Amino acid sequence: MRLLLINPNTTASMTEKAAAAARRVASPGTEIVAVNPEAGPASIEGYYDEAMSLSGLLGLIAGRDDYDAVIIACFDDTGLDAARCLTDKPVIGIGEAAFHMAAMLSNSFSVVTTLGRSVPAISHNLARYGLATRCARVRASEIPVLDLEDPLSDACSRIGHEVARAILEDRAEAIVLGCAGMTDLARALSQEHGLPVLDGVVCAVALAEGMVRLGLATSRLGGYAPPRFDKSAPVRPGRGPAPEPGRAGSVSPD
Ligand code: 5HY
Repeated sequence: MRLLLINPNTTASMTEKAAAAARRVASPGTEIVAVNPEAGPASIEGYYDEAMSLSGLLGLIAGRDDYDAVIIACFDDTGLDAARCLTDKPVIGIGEAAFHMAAMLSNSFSVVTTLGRSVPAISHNLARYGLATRCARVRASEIPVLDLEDPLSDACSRIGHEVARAILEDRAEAIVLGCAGMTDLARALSQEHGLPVLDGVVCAVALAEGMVRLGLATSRLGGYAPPRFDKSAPVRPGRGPAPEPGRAGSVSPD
């Protein structure tokens, strides 16, 4: 099987780091194809960056069909619902994947993410996934996303400090790392602090493989129905916009 891993920001080193983590846990025979948009924000920190990264992300899905599932490698599950409209192949957000696994491994978990501005989007996702009551707190380590790419930064020790506080103050029984850029920290932090520390990238690989193996596909009824027509296409007098020939999830009749 082939998994399309998309980092919605434009920082290639983050894409490579997520791809390496995914390949480490992927089953034999699973190919990880890792991509990021050419244009858009170098990191996604909050609502504005998220909005500015959407067209790049969706363009990478709409433009191809040679994959069995998609992994959105950004912790706020950027464009997850829109992506599920574009393909019936499973689309997994690393945030949603880690939350569900943490909820199966603990009574209560905490999230440690980057900047404070990223917290509301993550909290909103927890609520809409129905997991807000299982998350004691979404903590900001106040480390910018791109500092995680700097081997000289003290990011790891500061995240470790936040994990220790979550255990003490939140009585967290598990930790979810709130950024794709933290993917390489999970194992060491889990050993150091003696509790499950979940990285969404590897959780998403496990879920994607499972769904593909079960032959599952996203429902085409209701909210994830394919786009009725390409609304960026020119309107034809009296006949509405022209459908884009052969587009994935092409025009539904209604
Ligand atoms: C991420 N941003 O996983 C999120 C984390 C965040 O560029 N990759 C990003 O702070 O929301």
